[in-house]
Amino acid sequence: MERTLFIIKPDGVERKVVGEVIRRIEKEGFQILQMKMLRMTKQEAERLYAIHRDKEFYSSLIEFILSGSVVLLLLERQEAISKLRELAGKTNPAEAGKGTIRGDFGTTIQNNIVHASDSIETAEREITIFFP
Ligand code: 3AN
Repeated sequence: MERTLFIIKPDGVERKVVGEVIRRIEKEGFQILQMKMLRMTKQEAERLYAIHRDKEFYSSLIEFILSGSVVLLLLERQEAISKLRELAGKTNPAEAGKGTIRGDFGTTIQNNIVHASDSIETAEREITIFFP
């Protein structure tokens, strides 16, 4: 079994697709171990996106993730990390396939509805930030 961190970002909450997104992951066999809704602190956002610190979109990304409430989920499944990224779709909604969460609900490469950890090491690091 693998664990991963899943985040429904402020645009997902704003667009009222929280229920639909959670329905999709439960349908694919993910077990919700923990779940909470909150506004991230600046410190949490900076820890989450530390690897993007030097990118030109960094400050905009931090501003976006702090712009509203997010839903944080600690999920478990076999091959959870790769399966969840498959369900989320490519980073850019324009390139994410139809039927993926980002393809169906995302609007821009930044406002792409969800975050899903991209490796076992990243998942461990990200889970610790929000579910210590
Ligand atoms: P993913 O979330 O698919 O692993 P990353 O890790 O490359 O993608 O990017 C993290 C987040 O940064 C994305 N979910 C998106 O919100 C934002 N992002 C990525 N690339 C860009 C970009 N070129 N312009 C603006 N925001 C971006």
